[in-house]
Amino acid sequence: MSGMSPLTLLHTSDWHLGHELNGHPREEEHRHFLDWLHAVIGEHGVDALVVTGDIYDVANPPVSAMARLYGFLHRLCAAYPALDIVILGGNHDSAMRIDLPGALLGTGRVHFAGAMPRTNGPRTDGAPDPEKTLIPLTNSDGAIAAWLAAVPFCRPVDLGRESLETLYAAVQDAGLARAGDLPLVVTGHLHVAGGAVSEMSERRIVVGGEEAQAPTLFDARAAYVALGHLHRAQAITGPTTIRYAGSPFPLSMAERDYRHSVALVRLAAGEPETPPSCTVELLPIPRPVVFHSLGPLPLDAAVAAIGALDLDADLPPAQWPFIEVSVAVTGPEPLLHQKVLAALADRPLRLVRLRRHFVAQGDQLETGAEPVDLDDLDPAAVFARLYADQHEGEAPPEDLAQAFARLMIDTQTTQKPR
Ligand SMILES: [Mn+2]
Repeated sequence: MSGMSPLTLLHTSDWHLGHELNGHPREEEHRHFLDWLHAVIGEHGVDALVVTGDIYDVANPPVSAMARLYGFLHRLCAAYPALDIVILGGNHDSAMRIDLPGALLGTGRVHFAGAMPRTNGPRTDGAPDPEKTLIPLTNSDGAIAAWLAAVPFCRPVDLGRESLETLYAAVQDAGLARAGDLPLVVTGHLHVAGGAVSEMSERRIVVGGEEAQAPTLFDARAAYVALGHLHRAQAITGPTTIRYAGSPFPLSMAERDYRHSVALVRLAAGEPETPPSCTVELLPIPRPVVFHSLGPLPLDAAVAAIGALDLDADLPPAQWPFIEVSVAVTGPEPLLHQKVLAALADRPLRLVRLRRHFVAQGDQLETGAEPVDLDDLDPAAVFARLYADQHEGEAPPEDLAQAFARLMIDTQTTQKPR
């Protein structure tokens, strides 16, 4: 294998095409990101692009989001005819919708893996088929220089009677056997323990009743594990190089301080006595839209702070900064919304969230009930609390908790959230 050119892979994730922030479209940010990505692929001589799930924000995305993906892939294929492209399904995606264009494109350089492939073809009762996840990746010489095991987000129905551990073990064994001295890349869209979870925009995934998988799910002999689902770009400590690429820009206010990037992964074949190697370089993604967070401040101070923000009045509305305003209140403040909206009305800003931050005064503390924002509540925690209230403080039994978790997955993957 000596003398073979290495393979340059670009790992990105969680695009959430079609996403809206409090009703404000993210079209401009997606356009900006994909134009940047197109240029980066050329500048760095990328051989393979891997997108690890949550391509779309919802299972039934707007046509504009699908047109953006297809248009982008078309432009990539035209500009870089040798580029291998792998698009994986995430928990936000409809597996069928991700797989569908594959029927039109056939077996070319663009690979769609929406659902885990089955022995009898897609969407059958057949068992998961590890061999069908394997995709060859070619370097600048046109030679196969690495293999990729394309595992998408796995729903309980994808696993059948297998556990996720069994599935990954089978896929990695098949991949390592196929790859030989060449590097093997393994993918996933799931929550692996050790990753930092943003509080708002990553819906909980529960597979087989477990909230997070151990990094030992991955084989030490895999050269690189490309993960999606967590929106913060991060490495996971484990048996090999494991990374979340993270989303291209903040998908909620909680993510505004993340350093968004894509991972440029260079993979070299092994020599006798030396395993394949992998180095990672992070390329920071420029952010076209600014995020402001004000408060908690008393109402008058919040209104004054909105007026005092230094803003560019010439920006087109699609690039106006997003803002979150938190107002400190001690009791009912009936004009709060009206006054904040009036302060925002003549400013080039887009309101994402207006929160009341209750400040207890004197004996008000004694009621003990902390007001909460509905958005901050975790459905499973509310379910557990309700169950405890009605069952003398007991936690819900495991089968009931799992049934609730499945129900959450079903509703979250079939409905557009608001
Ligand atoms: Mn996800």
